[in-house]
Amino acid sequence: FFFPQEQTLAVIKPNALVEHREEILEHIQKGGFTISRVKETILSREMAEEFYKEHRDKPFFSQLVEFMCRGPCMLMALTKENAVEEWRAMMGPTDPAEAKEVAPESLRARFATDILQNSVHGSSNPQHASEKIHFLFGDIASEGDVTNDGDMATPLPE
Ligand code: DGI
Repeated sequence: FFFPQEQTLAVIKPNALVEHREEILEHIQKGGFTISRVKETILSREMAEEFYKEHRDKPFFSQLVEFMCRGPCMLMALTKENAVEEWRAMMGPTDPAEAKEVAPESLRARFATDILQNSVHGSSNPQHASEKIHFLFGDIASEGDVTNDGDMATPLPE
């Protein structure tokens, strides 16, 4: 059977990477995601600002950027059918107080310390996912449908 695969960008944030790396990676594997790209890195301020540019006018923006640069993050492209939505569901709501109410098994309910240091990131839609994967991994392998590499769209020679 052919199931259309989707990619999302997942990040284990600095504090959670130090404290809960193994548990979060185990969760990802049990969830049936394939880690198709992975990189552990300390984001520069410029990278973090670009990564979260959608929030640049929010009052918490500078806090957010500072936090994301505090130590190594693990950046991952996760592949699965419906990956964007499924990873968001696994993360739980942004605020851990809410996560504990509505999704007590979620990663944020278990590992977030507050709304800022909320352990993991996940793209909110497929467009954002491919944009951020491209930005962070920087090559064309992250674009489009990973299952066919674009080959199925190539017309056969006459
Ligand atoms: O997509 P999410 O990470 O669930 O949430 P988002 O895109 O609204 O916010 C991005 C990050 O910004 C979030 O993971 C943590 C931080 N943030 C969001 N809302 C607040 C916040 N940080 C603080 N200090 N206060 C907030 O209200």
